Amino acid sequence: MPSGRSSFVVVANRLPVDRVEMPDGTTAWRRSPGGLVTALAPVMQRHHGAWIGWTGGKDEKVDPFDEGGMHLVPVTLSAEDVELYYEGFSNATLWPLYHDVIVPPEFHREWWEAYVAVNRRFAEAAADAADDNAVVWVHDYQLQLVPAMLRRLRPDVRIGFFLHIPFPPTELFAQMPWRRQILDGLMGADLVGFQRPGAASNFARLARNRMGLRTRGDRIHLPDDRIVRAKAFPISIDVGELEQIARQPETEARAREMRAEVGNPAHILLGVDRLDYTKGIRQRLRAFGELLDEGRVSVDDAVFIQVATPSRERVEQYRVLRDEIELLVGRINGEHGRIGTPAINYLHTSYSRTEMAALFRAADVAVVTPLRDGMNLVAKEYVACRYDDTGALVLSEFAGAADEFRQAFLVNPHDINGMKDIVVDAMNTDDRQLGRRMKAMRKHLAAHDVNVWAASFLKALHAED
Ligand code: GDG
Repeated sequence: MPSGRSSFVVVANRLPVDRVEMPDGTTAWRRSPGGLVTALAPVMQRHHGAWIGWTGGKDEKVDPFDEGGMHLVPVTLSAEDVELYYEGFSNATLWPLYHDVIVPPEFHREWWEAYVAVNRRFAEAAADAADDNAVVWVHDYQLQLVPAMLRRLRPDVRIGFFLHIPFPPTELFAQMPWRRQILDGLMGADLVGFQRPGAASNFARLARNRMGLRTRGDRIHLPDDRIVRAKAFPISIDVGELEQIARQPETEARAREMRAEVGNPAHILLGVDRLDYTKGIRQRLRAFGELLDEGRVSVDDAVFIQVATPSRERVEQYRVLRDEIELLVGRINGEHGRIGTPAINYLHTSYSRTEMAALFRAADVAVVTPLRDGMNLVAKEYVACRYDDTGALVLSEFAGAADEFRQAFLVNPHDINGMKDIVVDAMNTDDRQLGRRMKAMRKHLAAHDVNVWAASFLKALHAED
């Protein structure tokens, strides 16, 4: 094999770097923030790892380059690939189908064809980058065909796949016109990881019922005597790093400043999400609006801060959602706000990590109410920042994080009345009780950070069947 190949290869839709404009007009790359890169960077450095992904640009040819001890291999997407493979099949077919069809998935044959073609490009790039008997870790719903394509090209490599989003019940998955091809694609892996045990069971059930395969525990037996394991590996965050940011005096000062800026109310409620229909932003704001209508909460002592980070703005459903939320915020503020005191501080923008940590420190109640979510890292980030065991976490039972945070104030976001009661309960629970709950959640989180997650996935992937 030619030198320069790697014994550890990550394949993900995006490269772990963001483009930055330099003062002289040239562009450079900076490692993007985020748990996945942080967790994998040490492994990458130890094994001269390669990361295969898209730069985020259109029709952009960038040569492979090294950054932060990682070898980065850009995959080029044309404007048409972005429209059909990324915005289309990934974000308007798979994303809604895998999130319980909250909005109807669209099935278009030309989207599927682009998905197959782009997956092949990623698989070929991985095959070129992997050394003999390398370990290749493929990530997420955009690349479900890569495991089988890669295995065909390189039967010697060990292949892991991790799905960051939910894997749907078999009845919903059955809607997919290309269901068989997707299952075949995933079966190319030696290990398929999911966020929750229920997702792994959904997958195993499909293997039995749709593919006629035999399963035993987490093992799926293929006709060629190969074994595919399907198991839950709940993802986490870099707890230590975030807690350290939260503990800095400047962060605390900024949190106090934020509280003052919204009028030092008795209760600050906080939502932080990509502006996505899976996140239940509308349901939570409706619940808050009704609490104001009913006089159970007043703008004199409670304010809601909702950060809605711009996301997938070229996909129609996301434009519709933005309009709906902004209409709702306008209505609630129009009815309940006063000059200088809006009921909801709505921020359609993104913030730095330190601003986020300050927001988590400033908030008395984090309101995390997705209708469906693979894990939800915001819930974990809030808990990581509450190093003094203060604060309340209102958490949807439909988030993967609910499996781990049993001491959160768990809600069903479809039940607006139930959610209202629980939000009021979270606002009024005494500090001792809140402290007990937060301490338990923090103990769990400290023992399950993103390094533990990556290590346990890679250990399982290395283990012999
Ligand atoms: C997918 C799955 C799964 C948000 N706004 C800003 C900002 N964020 C950060 C949050 C958090 C991340 O983005 C969002 O992660 P989530 O887990 O909440 O949701 P998805 O983006 O949908 O992620 C999800 C995850 O993959 C990992 O497997 O948990 O279920 O859907 O870290 O803090 N960060 C900054 N500024 C912002 O304005 N800096």
